Amino acid sequence: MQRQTQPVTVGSGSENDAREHMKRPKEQGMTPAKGESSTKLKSLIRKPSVSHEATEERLARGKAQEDLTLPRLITESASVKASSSDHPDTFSYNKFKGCLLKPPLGRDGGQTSDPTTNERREKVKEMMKFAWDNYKRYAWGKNELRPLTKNGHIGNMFGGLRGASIIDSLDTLYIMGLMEEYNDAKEWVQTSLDLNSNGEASLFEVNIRYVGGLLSAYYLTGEEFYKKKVVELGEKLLPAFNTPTGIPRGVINLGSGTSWSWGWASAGSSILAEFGTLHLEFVHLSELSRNPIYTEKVMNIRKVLNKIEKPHGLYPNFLSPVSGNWVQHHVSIGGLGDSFYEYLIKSYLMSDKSDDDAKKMYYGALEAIEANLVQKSPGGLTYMAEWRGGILDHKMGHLACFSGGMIGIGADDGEPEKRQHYLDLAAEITHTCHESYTRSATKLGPEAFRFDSGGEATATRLNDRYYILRPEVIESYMYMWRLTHDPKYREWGWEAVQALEQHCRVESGFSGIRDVYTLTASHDNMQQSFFLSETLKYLYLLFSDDDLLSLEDWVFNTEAHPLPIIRRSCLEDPAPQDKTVSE
Ligand code: DMJ
Repeated sequence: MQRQTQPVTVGSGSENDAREHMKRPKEQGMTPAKGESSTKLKSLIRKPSVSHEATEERLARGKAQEDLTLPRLITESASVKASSSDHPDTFSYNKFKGCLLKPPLGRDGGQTSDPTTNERREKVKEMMKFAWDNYKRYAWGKNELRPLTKNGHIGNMFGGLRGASIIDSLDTLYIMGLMEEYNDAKEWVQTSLDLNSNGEASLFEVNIRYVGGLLSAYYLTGEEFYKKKVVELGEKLLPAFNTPTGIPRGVINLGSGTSWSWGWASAGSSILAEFGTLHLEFVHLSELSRNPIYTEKVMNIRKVLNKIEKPHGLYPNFLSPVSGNWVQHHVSIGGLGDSFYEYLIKSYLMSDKSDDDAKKMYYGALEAIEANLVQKSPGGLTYMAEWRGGILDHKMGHLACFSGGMIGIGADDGEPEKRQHYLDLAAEITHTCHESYTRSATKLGPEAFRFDSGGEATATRLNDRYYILRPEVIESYMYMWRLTHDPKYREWGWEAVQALEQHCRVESGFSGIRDVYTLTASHDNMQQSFFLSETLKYLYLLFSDDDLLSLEDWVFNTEAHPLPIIRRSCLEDPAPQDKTVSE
């Protein structure tokens, strides 16, 4: 990432400090796209339930279908999948109409039979409660907590939307059984989440945090107001797609619908990881709103990407939304590229392995990445380098460490040899990312580590030494644990818990640190909302049984918000009348 032109913490294009760099169109000398008028969507109202228990019971018994004119909410576990003898050859999301799923959460809330694992899980729950209580006390309704100065941070990444930490926490609180806290969060969404903001927002960030968070809250609880809110918000994002190619711009004014590209992105380009990280949420928006427009928008992105020539089969990070051509040849599995790849394989998985296009694109991209980016260091560590027009930069960002988990869940069960190959690659990358943690004094990993100048898996540049409570390494531990049950992943997760407690926990919350290589802590005074949504959720799942948010039933969006897999049976029978309901 070029520091002089874009913020250091840019993850998938725009997070964190990026918000401070958002520029208005006239400052960029760009003509904003006129927002298309928003579509009035039919709201589908069902009686809201009042408590977690009541909702669970109602859902478990299939009583959610009180009004048969409304979409059906079906509780179906992987083990009671309806048989699918004649699923369609050509995959089409539009056929999903009329079939919503609410898979089970897991028995006993995912508690394991191992006392040590349970203690560890309780510890993570305590960390969540501590982070949440301090947010509530000092920053309620703001986007994030500033734990040192004990106040809230708003920033301008979410276009005037507030409560990012609340939206990002809903599902984590819910699965941890922190019901008092969850109910406070829920009440805030009902009474205070104001979507009528007029600010400039990152399309990507609003989508992964707000749309993703509200969708998950809806699917987990069945509370109807989440659905209304998320559909209302989804409508406000549509004008960003009003470009000559249909590739959305990165920034949108949620009030006027005008949109423009990031000031730091080359020549008015859109960012691969931003426009490529909408698919999962938009398919569910179509599902909930009964409006195919969301799915059409993201399918069109695919079409554009499929048409365009790819250098060595690789997808560069910058694309012009006007011409549909690549603007630069920088390729990265870390920031600016990362979650595009993640959403390809997860689109396939979320479609109950029906979306063959997504699978093809994912494997095509992964093969090109393996051929061009994957490297082995002299010390035997496998890593993903970055590619700049054919020249390798031997650097791996913390963000790129999600790829261990991604390659793991993408290891196809069709061909045993291929599967083993990808599982091995996933394990090697996760091992390298763990090394980036163990080689620091704090046992937390730097923002980026390098494999040059004699160093391996360590940050050799001063400005790469910070850690902002990011989840990616722990995310890969969680997936690798689920896939292999190798106890080392739980041990590595526990090492991270201890390091977080020792170096990031302060009197009033958790904070990032400026240098993972020194024990004299310098805190950055920010409790990122993704710490609540991702880091702590993945840790909690790591110390839970596999049936808590089973990977057979759910996919996690890139902010760790679980979305249900849409079963093939939904394609075959758009309005099933007599599905067996079972938890
Ligand atoms: C999160 O917002 C998401 O995981 C995103 O895809 C990348 N960056 C952050 C966490 O580091």
